[in-house]
Amino acid sequence: MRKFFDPRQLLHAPARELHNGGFTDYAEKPSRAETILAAIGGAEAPEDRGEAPILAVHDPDYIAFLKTAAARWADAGRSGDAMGYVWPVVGRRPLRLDRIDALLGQYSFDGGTPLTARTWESAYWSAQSALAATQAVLDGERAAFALCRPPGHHAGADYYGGYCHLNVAAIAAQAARDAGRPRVAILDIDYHHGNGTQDIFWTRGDVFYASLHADPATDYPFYWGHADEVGEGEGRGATLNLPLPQGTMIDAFRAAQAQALRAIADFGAELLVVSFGADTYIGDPISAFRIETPDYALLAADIAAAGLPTVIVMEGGYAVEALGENVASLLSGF
Ligand code: OKP
Ligand code: ZN
Repeated sequence: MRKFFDPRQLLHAPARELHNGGFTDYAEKPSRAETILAAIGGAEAPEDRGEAPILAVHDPDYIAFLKTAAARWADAGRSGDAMGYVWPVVGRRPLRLDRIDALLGQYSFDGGTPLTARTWESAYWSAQSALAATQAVLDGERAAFALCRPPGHHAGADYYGGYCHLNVAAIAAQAARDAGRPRVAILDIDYHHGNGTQDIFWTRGDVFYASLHADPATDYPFYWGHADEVGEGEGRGATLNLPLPQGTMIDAFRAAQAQALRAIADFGAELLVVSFGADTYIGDPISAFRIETPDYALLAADIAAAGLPTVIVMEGGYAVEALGENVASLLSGF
């Protein structure tokens, strides 16, 4: 299987994150990518396909903000990583403010995702890796893997959060649409609900979004991913949320994935994007499912049996000591 990664994806390295009321080391660290690379035997560097495929998903004002946020933070006299601490509640006056602190709140939805001077560069190349894997599949590869880091599924058209800035799965799916594939599906098997992906395709009937995740009644991101969220307008029925309880093991997870794959087949998808998070792993430090290393090969075999050209993009997974093996297991099963 072809695999893609650019070393510039390592540059984004925030020092700390707000976690359970205090600051801890940033869980989405560069060594995640290094351990995956070592376990899968390296990856090809993606070509540079420019900003157009990113702007096909994200708002231009948001992209301009991402590029300049760290500099504006420094200009305001701040040291360290840029982090928001005020958020505009929906329904309040739609003020367009210039102050960096206000903008950080406008363009984000959580306080756990600091921006650094290198964030844009890493996120840009993470998106390019996803685009390279998509192109490989459009050109006839059965499947390709993008070692995306930073991840993407929490990022919306105009917001970041959950360690995510550019929605790499959405960028891949949109690129496939723009290359003429009429119906594309995204299967999200990260531990967390992909609220950004859901939001981006919420009113669209051409991109199906199915997600297995920890019940948002107990887990981040709380405000999205409940079973009654099914899309709206043309997108009604093109979103499928399958929340699962903490403690979920492979049999229940695999059954839920089979349900998602049946829905994707019924939808008539011609190409599949998998948002793969290894944070469903039993040893993950921030998650509570009980999937084990060999289980990932089973999940991949079931996905492969669906018979669709498949782009696999990396999302979460924070047990760094097991992450490489878990990704290698998934790829071997495919
Ligand atoms: C990103 B991905 C709670 C901190 C929550 C956000 C988790 C983001 C996960 N104390 N941090 O879906 O793997
Ligand atoms: Zn996750």
